[in-house]
Amino acid sequence: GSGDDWWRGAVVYQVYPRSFQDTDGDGIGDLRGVTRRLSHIASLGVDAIWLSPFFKSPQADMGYDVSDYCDVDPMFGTLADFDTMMAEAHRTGLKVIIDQVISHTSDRHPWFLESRSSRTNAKADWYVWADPKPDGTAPNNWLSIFGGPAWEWDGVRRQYYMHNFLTSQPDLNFHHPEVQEALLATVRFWLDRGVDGFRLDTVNYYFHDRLLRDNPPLVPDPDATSSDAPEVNPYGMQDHLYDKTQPENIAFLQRLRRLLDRYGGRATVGEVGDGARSLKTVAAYTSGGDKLHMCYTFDLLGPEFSARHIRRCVENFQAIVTDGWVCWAFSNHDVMRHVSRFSLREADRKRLAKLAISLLASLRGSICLYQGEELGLAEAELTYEELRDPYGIRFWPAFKGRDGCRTPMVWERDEANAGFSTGFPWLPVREEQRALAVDVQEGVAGSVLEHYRETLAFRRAHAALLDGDMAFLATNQDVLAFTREKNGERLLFVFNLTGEPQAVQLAVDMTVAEVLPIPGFAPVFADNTIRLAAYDVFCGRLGER
Ligand code: TEU
Repeated sequence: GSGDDWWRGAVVYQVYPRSFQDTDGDGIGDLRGVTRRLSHIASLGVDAIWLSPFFKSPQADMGYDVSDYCDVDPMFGTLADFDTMMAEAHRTGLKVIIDQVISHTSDRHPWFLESRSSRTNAKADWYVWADPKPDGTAPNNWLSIFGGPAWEWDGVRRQYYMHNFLTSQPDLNFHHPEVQEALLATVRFWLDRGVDGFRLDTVNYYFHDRLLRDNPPLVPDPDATSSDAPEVNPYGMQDHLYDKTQPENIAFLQRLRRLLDRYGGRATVGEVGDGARSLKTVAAYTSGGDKLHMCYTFDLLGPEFSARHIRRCVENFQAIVTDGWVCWAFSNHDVMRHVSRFSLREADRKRLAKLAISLLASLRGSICLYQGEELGLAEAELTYEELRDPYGIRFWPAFKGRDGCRTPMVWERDEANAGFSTGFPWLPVREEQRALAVDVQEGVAGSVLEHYRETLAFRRAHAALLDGDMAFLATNQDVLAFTREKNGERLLFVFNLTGEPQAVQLAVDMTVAEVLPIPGFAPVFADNTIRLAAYDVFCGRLGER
C-alpha cells in the first residue's frame, strides 16, 4: 500500500536493539547503533522497522518489563537519540513501529510500587489484586507462561497479584478506566514524537475475567495450527477461557484506533498468540476497519515447514478472517531461528533461507523479518552459563530459552565481535555466524543477503503479491502451488518445500505466458511440466483463461 495504507502488504524488519549495534562499548546495542545501521536496513528494500523495547526497564525480560513508558533506558541512549534515529529513518524512507508492552509493567514501575503499598492508595486497583482462597492458596488455577502459577503473594497488601509472565511483570487491570487513560496517554506521547505505529505485545491479554474463574483443562484442538509443548510449558495445560481474550478488549481497541486515526498514516500490529483460537481473535480484532490494522500470529513460528502446513495456515486464515489483515513471520526474538527450526541438516540451510523468504514474500499479507535472517543465520548454541533469558534458565535443558536467536548481529567478519561491539557482548558471537557477516555477503551473487534484496524487489514490482487474491491449486501433496492475482496480472507459484525433487503437471487449462525467474532457483519447465529440485520454486505469469 501507499499513503495512509502503507502497512497493507508492507515488509517490516524487526530490530532487537540489545543485539543490533553497540556504539558505547557496554556490550549492549543502543539507539545510536540502530541509526548507524539504518542504511543496511534500507538497502534490503523494506518499508518499516519494528523496534523491540528500548524503554526504561530493569531488563528482567530484556525490556518487555517496562518501568517508564515515556523514556529511553540509559543503556539504549536518550530521547534525543530516539529523535535522531526517527529523523534518519524517515529521511531514508523507513517507517518506524515501536513495541508497546502495556498488558503488564515491570514490578519497579512507579504505578506498581504505589499499587502494592496499600489496599487504599489511588492506584490500588490498577493491577489485578485478589484475596487468597479460604484455604490460603492462590485465587484460582491460572498459570504463568514462564512457569508456575499466575499469582504472586504480596506480604504488604496481604493479597495476590496476577502475572501472565514473570513475577516481576504484574498485569495491569484494564477494567479500570484510569489505567486505560494512562496507557492511551503513553501512546499519544509516542504518536506526538512521530512514530508510524505500534507492535502491541500480547494484545489479547489486556483484559482478564472479572470473576477470576478457574480455567478448564486443555482439550487439544485437532485444528490447532501452532502448538506449545505442554511437557515443557505448563501453560499449555489450560484452556485459557478466562485469563485472556475477553470481550471488553474490543471497545479498548476501538478507543486506541480512534486515537491513531486522529494522526493519520499510523498503524498497529497486534501480537495474538492464542493457539487454536488465534484466528477468531484476529478476525475480531482486525475486522471493520475500526480496531487493529493487522495482527501477528504464531502460525508460521512453529517447527513445521511443509506444503500441507502452509496451505492449511493460509486457508484457515482466509476462511476465518474474511475482513482483516495479517502479518506473517518465520522468525522473531522469541523462537528458534527458522533455518534451524525447519531443517536439521546444515547443508540445507542456505537454500532453505532463500526458499523461505521467497515463500514469505509471495504470501498475501504484510510480512515481518527478524534481524539476521537476511544473512541466513542459524540458531546459536549456548551453554547454560551463557543464558540470559529467564525463561530458558528456568526450563533448561528441556527448553533452552530464547537467547539462541538473540545473539548479536554480525556485520564485519574480521572485526572484534563481528563489528557488534568493542566491549564484552551480553551474548556471545559464534564463529559460524561470523562467517555469514554482512561484509562477507554484500555484493556476492548467490548470497542469502543478495537473495533477500532481489526477492523483496520482486515483491515490490508485483502489486499482486501485496494484496492480490491468493488461491491454491490441487496438486501433489508435497508441493505448494498457488496463484496471486490483481488487476489482470495472474502469477503462478509452485514451491517444493521438501528435500526430494518433484515434478508437477499443470492443468490443461493453464498456460504459462512467461517464466519469471526467481533469483537463485532454476526449475525446468517444459511440456507443461515443472521439474523442481529439492527446495525449489517456480514462478510464471499465466496467460488468459
Ligand atoms: O511474547 C508473548 C508470548 O506469548 C511469548 O510468551 C511467547 O509465547 C514465548 O516467548 C515463546 O517462546 C511477548 C514478547 O514477544 C516476549 O518477548 C515477552 O517475553 C512476552 O511478550 C512478555 O512481555
